[in-house]
Amino acid sequence: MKPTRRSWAEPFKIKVVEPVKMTTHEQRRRAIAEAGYNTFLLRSEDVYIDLLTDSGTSAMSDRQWAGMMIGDEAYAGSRNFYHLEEVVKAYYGYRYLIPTHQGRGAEHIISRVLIKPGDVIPGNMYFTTTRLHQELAGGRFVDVIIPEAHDPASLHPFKGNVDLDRLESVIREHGPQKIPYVSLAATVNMAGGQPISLENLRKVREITARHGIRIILDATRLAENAYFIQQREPGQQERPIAEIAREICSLTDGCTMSAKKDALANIGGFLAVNDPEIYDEARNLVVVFEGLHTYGGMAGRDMEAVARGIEEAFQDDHIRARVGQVLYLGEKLREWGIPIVMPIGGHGVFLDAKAFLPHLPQEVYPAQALAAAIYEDSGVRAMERGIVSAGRNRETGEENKPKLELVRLTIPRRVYTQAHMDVVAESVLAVYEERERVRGLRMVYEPRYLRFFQARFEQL
Ligand code: P71
Repeated sequence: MKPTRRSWAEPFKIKVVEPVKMTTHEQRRRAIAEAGYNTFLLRSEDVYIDLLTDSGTSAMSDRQWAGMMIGDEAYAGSRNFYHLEEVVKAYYGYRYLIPTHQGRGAEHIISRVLIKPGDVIPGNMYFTTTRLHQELAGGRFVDVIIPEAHDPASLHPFKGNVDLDRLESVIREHGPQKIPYVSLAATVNMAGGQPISLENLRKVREITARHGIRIILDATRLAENAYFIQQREPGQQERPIAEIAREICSLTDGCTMSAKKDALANIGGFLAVNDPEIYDEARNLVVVFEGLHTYGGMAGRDMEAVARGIEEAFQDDHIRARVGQVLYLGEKLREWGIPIVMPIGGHGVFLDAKAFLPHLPQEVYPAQALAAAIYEDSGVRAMERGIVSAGRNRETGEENKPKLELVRLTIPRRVYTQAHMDVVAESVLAVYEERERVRGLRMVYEPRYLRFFQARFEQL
């Protein structure tokens, strides 16, 4: 019989495998209770399919592993640093590179260099570590993302866009001297892996240039953003992803980067800037907090893995398959009527816990409860991205109540197969069919910073 469609497949084959442990329902029920219903506190050995995060969990290529063997572990001036510097210049285009141990190391340094107490930092939705470092430096984050980003059902193709009127009014209200930079993420993690368009970014550039305000890009998932631009933005279809990504960077003054995502490495990150004075100050601070300016907390082999990973990350075939796998899972859930954030994002499928569990008010942590229930059903580990992640208002101490109450099924790159995606989808469906049995939670231990990592809960 003639096939009615032509399937696509991943542009790689598997050379090494890592066995995973299967558990019983009873074992999982005990494990999640012992973990205080927090998937961050599970042992990875008790997890079957690990969709907690795509951070540092991707599979490296044979070329990356080969690069690990030529790590130059000199304290100063490692050859792998110079390779990384060359690759960052080629793909991101910034003049100066400061390596860091991971993304938050870069966020810490740029926040210290640029933010003064009382400053305001507008951005396209908060990210947990980014905002915390801005606050620790004395700044205040102000969300200027378009309102559609807060609506899981909105089909806007660029939900990572900045609301330009809102940005102008924030600048008018505080004055440009109080705004050290605009903090832009591509893609926007907390909105569901949603992209910003080139058109919008160009306008943000125009507005900020008029006021002499910098733009610092969070380039953590830039390759995925460039892919969505290629797929969705008029006139961009013929351009390679690498070229689109370079243009995005050229519209900004610097970036922070977690190399644990796009760059297909298990650890690493960097800060990159164009301004020699900012570079000078950052290079000075990096030796205080991270390590010498030619390793910044990474081993030589890690820098080599990151450099080679970046070269692979911007290949069109790679990114099409990567995002394609996320779409495969998302479309399956969508077909079955399960509420997810639309459009489907670049690095994961985000379940809309408010719509999934309408019987649970936000005070009893529906997304946290849903992630625990999915783990108990099948051993699939997801992550809460709702009220627990949003934490408390630093001034009033009240819980922040984000509009989005989500569970993220995050897909590591090049790790799982289509069959794994089927198992995940079927588990989510099984929980959905018995959703009124999912009980809310009470928080019994709450850490002061980034509480979601270590908080503990009891079932109500
Ligand atoms: C993710 C992570 C890892 C993470 C971080 C905090 C809470 C839960 C999970 C990290 C990011 C990110 C963006 C857009 C900066 C960082 C920090 N994401 N920007 O999604 O997504 O990078 O983890 O290397 O320090 O699971 P770092």
